[in-house]
Amino acid sequence: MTISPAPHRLSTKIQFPSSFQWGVATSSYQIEGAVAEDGRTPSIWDTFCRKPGAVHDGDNGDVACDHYHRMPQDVQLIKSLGVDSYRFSVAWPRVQPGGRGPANPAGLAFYDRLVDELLTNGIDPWVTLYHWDLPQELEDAGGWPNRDTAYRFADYAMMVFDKLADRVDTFTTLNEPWCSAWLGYEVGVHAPGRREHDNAIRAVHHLLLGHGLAVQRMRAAETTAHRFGITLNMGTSDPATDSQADREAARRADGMGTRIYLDPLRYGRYPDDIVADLAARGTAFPVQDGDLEIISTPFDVLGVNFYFGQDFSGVDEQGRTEDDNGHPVVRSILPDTARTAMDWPITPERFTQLLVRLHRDYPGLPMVVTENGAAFDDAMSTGGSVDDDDRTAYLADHIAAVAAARAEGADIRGYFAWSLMDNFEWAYGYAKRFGIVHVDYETQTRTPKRSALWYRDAIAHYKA
Ligand code: IFM
Repeated sequence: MTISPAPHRLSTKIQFPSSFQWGVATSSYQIEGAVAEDGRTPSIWDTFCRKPGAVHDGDNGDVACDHYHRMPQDVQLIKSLGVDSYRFSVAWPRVQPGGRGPANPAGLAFYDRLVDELLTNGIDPWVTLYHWDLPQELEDAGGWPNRDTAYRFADYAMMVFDKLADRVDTFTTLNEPWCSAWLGYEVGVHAPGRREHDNAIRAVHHLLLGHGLAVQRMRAAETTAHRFGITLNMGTSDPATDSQADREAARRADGMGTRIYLDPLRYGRYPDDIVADLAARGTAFPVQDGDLEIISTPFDVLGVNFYFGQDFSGVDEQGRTEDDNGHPVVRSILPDTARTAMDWPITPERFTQLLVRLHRDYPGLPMVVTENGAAFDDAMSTGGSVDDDDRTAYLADHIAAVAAARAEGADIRGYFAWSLMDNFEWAYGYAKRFGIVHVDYETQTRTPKRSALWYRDAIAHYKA
């Protein structure tokens, strides 16, 4: 079967330096399967998937893409795309079952083999230490709202670092702490499915503390230089109109989505306006002496995950500025553009806006786009191809948006497409496909979509 790449959108006007890092990304629970093998114990996602109604169709990550058993073939797939790097995450309950005590050699051995396989094939490994699979025992002890979890995370990070630091250059601590704290502890649509405002705020602080502790310990232990970082998911938060209420809502959204992470990480303080908002609600970050120094430990790279930008209104559909609980309304208004299968608006111009803003407000911090991509309702043709020109257009427009931000001075050093292959999309189960490679979950057959072939050609083109 021959599939041709989508013929369009390889711009001759866009340029990237030869050092620009092109990659694809995945995460452990979304692709590995093998949840009970070689000593792995349950994570909060194994538990959450068993909760009736929590995940679409009752799906779970028990098998997922069976990557744990198909890793060498998957590395060949990655190689066929011509990327420089592969970003993957390490499953904490595989490496340290239960989240306490000694490392599990069999769990570490999987990542050891993966790193060797990547290097043998000329692919640079990019490690994410935590992409949401907290050991269930640590959740039973309080989860991220419990301060001790930050210290447990730093211990676990050192187990991975000790094993892989001789071959891996880049270690990022957390993927999208906003999702862990907000979706997991405030809204409850992600594991562990709690809806506890105070604990969501506690989770934010302890996630950041865990990041800082881990960076400090890895930095102290390194014998050669590494690149340490953290990945945040961010969008844009513009006011829907110029009204005072909408500007106030946008301030709150930006504060809770971006500034409560980046201000302590970069400047060692939480933003005053958000601290005041929380105090008005009787909540506070549980800061202890020295925490903010730990959290603001210098790091080398900010991972940026972008999917869409949005506007905010301070008025709900009934015209009220406060909700039933007396809290100010912060209502998302999605820009009036084409949508992906997630119903997310396609807003590449806002990607440029975000990257330029990050460069302006948090200067001196190199950025890498660690995730960007889209789910669409892909169909396989009778000839066996997936002609996902919508995804190709999304990738092309967002890569152009990165180039535009670079032209405005933003220091962006790489781009990773999300995702290498279709996988377990959290509460959406297997219903949403983000891959540039199609996965048939019955047979585990991988088929590069037209977007994958376009991405391969785009990388070759931009590198030339
Ligand atoms: O699939 C997720 C990923 O795990 C984290 N970032 C967003 C992606 C799409 O929802």
